Amino acid sequence: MQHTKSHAIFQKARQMMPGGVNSPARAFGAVGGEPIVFQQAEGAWLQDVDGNRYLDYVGSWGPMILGHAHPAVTEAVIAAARLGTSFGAPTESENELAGLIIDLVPSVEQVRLVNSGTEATMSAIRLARGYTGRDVIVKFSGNYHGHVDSLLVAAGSAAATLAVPNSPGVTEGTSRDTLVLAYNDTDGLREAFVAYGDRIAAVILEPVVGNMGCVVTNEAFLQATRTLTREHGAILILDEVMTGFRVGVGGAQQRFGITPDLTTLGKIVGGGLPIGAYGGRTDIMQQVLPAGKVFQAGTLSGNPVATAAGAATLRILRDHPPYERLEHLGARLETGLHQAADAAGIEHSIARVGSMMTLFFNPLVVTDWSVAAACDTARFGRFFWGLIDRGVYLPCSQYEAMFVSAAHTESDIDRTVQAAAEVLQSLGESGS
Ligand code: KE4
Repeated sequence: MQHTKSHAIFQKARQMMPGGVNSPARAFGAVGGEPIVFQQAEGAWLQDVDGNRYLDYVGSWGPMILGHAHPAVTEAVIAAARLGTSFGAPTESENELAGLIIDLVPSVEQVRLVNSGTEATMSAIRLARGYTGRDVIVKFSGNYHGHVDSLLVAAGSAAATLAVPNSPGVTEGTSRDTLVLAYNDTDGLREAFVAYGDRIAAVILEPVVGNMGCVVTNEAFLQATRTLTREHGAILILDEVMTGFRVGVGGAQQRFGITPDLTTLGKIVGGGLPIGAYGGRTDIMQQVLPAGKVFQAGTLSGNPVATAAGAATLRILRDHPPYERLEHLGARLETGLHQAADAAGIEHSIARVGSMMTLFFNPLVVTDWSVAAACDTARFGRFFWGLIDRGVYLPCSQYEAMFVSAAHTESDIDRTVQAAAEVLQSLGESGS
């Protein structure tokens, strides 16, 4: 496979944009080499500027659950754009999307539309602090909630000590009110509430982790986040930016039967255009300006083109739910990858919830960051590039989830398993 045009375009990109990208996640830093420059996509397939085609398991990091360029979504975008792309004023299209979110996400009674998942989590945290009058936010290592200053932090020295910044530009003051705990550690969470209970404004977590790679949540832990926050008057925020409309039409909260106080959404809710959202209990959402006093605003929030894409997507997921098909295809892929890795004698584990999954180069089941950190990421990089050469596009990091879309077919899955088997076989034979 040659990437001549891709290389030329990327060289120019590097002169104009830091690292040549507009998000580090797509910079291929974890797998080496240069990012591939894409030109177009349709259904389950991507095509790069050199004409190479790939089966896509990134799906733009989650949004493209229906597949790329779905006709109904594309038509909705074109029709909306013809009427004007943004007014900075209320439109009925916002009612349409807000109504779909409220109907589909069990805990959401009121919602505010924003422009990204980061804006959603940043706003939800500010709202939780404003509603409770408390400062401390609890998050979990290996969970990513966007580039929110107060969440770009690392665990403090001991388990229940407040966090320290893990990015230049994040101040000690900002990180001082964040507590980072181990995911799936119910005892650790209980101890944190003993130590900080009446100072904790909110607990925020991914109800199925996508940002350690896919990590399935211990249901006792998940329920403990609800019990303990309720006992101590703290807000439970489920970050469903990735799981929302992905692991079921009602997200992880419907799949696992847990009712958060606030939910953050992104990715699928915008149908591939920039939308985030946060919502939940009316008494909390009514604290948001102008109904209440917690400030949050945005020039392009709820713009008619993005809301048209999101509403078209959610209507299809509501009226023609693909989840049984996604479960079938996900299970087929999981089984095939297990068999291929076993046949190649490759130590591995796989985590999957519906159509989001990860093949870990780690013999242990990944339950938290301490286990995830032991993955053979170099071997993942070789696996990644071996699949690229065979026309299969995985997320460029061991610590990202891969996604099957409703546009994938059984033969796409079988082709992917075949490609993976060839790569894994060569890795096993070379011991690399
Ligand atoms: P955005 O600001 O990227 O729309 O959403 C932030 C976010 C919040 N919460 C969760 C659970 C998320 O997964 C994300 C963003 N996900 C990453 C990939 N895992 C986005 C990729 C990127 O930043 O380019």
